[in-house]
Amino acid sequence: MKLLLILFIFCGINVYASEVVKYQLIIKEKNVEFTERSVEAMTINDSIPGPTLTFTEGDIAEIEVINGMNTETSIHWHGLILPNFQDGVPYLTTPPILPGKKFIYKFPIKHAGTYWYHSHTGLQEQRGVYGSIVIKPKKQLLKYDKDLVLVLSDWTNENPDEVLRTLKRGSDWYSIKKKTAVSISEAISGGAFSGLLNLWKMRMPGIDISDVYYDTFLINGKNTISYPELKPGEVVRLRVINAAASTYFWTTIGDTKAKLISADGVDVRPISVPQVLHAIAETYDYLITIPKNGSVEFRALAQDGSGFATAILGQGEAHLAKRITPPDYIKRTKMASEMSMDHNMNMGNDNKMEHKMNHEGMMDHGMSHEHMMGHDDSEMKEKSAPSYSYDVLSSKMKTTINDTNEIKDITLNLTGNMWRYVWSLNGKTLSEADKIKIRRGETVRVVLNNKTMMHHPMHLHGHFFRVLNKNGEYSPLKHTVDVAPMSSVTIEFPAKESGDWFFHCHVLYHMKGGMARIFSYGDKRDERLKNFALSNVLDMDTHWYTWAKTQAASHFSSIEITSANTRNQLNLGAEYGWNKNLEADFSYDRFISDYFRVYVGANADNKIEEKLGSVDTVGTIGIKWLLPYFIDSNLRLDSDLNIQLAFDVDYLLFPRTSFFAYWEMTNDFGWKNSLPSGRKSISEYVWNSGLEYIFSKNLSIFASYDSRFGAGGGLTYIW
Ligand SMILES: [Cu+2]
Repeated sequence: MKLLLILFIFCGINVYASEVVKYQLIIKEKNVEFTERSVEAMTINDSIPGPTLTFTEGDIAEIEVINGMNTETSIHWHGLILPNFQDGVPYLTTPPILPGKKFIYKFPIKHAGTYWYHSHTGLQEQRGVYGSIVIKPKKQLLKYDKDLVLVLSDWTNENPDEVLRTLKRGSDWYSIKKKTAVSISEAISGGAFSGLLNLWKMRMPGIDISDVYYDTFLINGKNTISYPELKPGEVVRLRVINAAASTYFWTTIGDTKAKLISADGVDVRPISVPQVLHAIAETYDYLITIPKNGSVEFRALAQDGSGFATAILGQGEAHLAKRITPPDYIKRTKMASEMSMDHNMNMGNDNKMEHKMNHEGMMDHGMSHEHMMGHDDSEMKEKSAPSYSYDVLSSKMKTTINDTNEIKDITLNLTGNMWRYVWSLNGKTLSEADKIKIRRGETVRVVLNNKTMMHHPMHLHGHFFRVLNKNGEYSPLKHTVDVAPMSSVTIEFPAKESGDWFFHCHVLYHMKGGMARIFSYGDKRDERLKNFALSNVLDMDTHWYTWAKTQAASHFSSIEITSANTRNQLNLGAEYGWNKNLEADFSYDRFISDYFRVYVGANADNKIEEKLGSVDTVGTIGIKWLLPYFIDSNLRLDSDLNIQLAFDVDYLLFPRTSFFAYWEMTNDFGWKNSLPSGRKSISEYVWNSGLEYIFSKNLSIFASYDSRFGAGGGLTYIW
């Protein structure tokens, strides 16, 4: 009884000590003007980013989120350790917030640091649904005068769903617009042609750092922002959050004595670094001092070099931040000539190529391997590309996990292909894979092997994991880890939560494409989710995307309609020559692997030129295979037992001009219809070739010769 009473008092005091801190967030559609154009965005309390939510360790957060839109929404609290039901992944952990409805999140604030929140519904984060979280420790140990949150983001005037559809149809437009695409002529004049060929051999369209074109980059909603209220001599804690949808930033600070003090909310041993490659969804805190004689510049350069945002801290002449050289795409393409074809076979045990590329500065996490540290300085200085490595992060406390735990080893290869914009783990998208089962009490160790040419910032909800680095027992704790192209990172964490937790690439378009998994403790699903089927999460990558291309020219006109999801594609096309030559084709394709598909379909054409009445329709089956060098091949058998073989290519010859060619051979061996006497087979050939000048995402002009229609020119319109 006495014990109970003491317990009661103890609990009572505890409850009493926790302050309930309330916020209200209203999500609404609203027009914004980040560029000259007014575009519909999604705002929180009328702004982008939303307000900073400030708490103190030990508080109870009570956040009412009101959906003022006519589409459903959600808020996820990125980096916070909280009960599974409060995590805010709609249909997985938390009910979605339906149009006009609200949801009250309530959870204890367990740890200090810089975090953020964002919508976890569709691509809403790209539209503006994000904001910052600052949690003060119970006892402030670090001495500084002011806090300043800097939320970095990328902004496109285009609807994000349209962006994804454009990527899905394999458009080069964004890289052409950003001038990051390397054309054949540029490669030749820059001595990088063999590198380009080598990339094509591996079916990589080019050195691609970021997939999307952005109209502007923002710090706290402005491309250039200043904080004149910061006074000379003041020590300021910068809390930098990368809330971009698909942009890594090179960040630099004009205060050369600035110290990096915290990563992903967790304090690290203070260290000065010349630049940080700030991955998507990570947070970094710095201590800077406003100089006596002027201001300090904080600069965030988009990793692909396509733009930057800047903040001026203080007043007077700015101490400029270091300028990071934007990537040289020709040079990087040149280096690709030495990449080996079997790069994705031998990674993990033989990282020679990676080592080589690191050495030559191709990879940004250039020093991420211990053996690199052995190189002498003179070699290091040869590098022109900037580098940053997690090795600078050393935890203040040992982070080792109880070694009596059983270890659960998991290997996840980060996989995907740019050609069809499909992203996956171990070759499977979220909808195709099972949950990853983990058990409370074990240590989960995950090896992440990036088999692609892009960076992937992998984020685990509701946990901190150790990122194993050269600091051993002091390896840092993080919630988001960058896995550089063709490299490997190991993370580990003690399994001590419950429920199902999302794990995904934080490039929003990669996540939506299927690069995600669920780590499951195997607990019973929360009763409150019973009306919200899990399939709504799993099916995020099964969406169909449709696009069409029409051509109107002096010699023919055509239309092609394509509809595709991860593994399936429907194609409908028709061509009509003004010389009354007609062909129509339909097929259903099933992708067996990234580049190989089987199909069934039908084809109709008029065998006798200029006689539309004699249209001949056949059923078709066949295979389509994207060969090295992006040669699209097609082998088919039709119901008349004719065999057809076709090849199709399309290369960027000049920055905006592409060369295309098509060649097709149809053979009738007389297996069904008898051939004229003395003939073993009849072969028919069709070919065309031409040049296309690309005006915009939708419009180009072209000139071509076609063996059926003759020579001519016209317009291509894609929508
Ligand atoms: Cu990714």
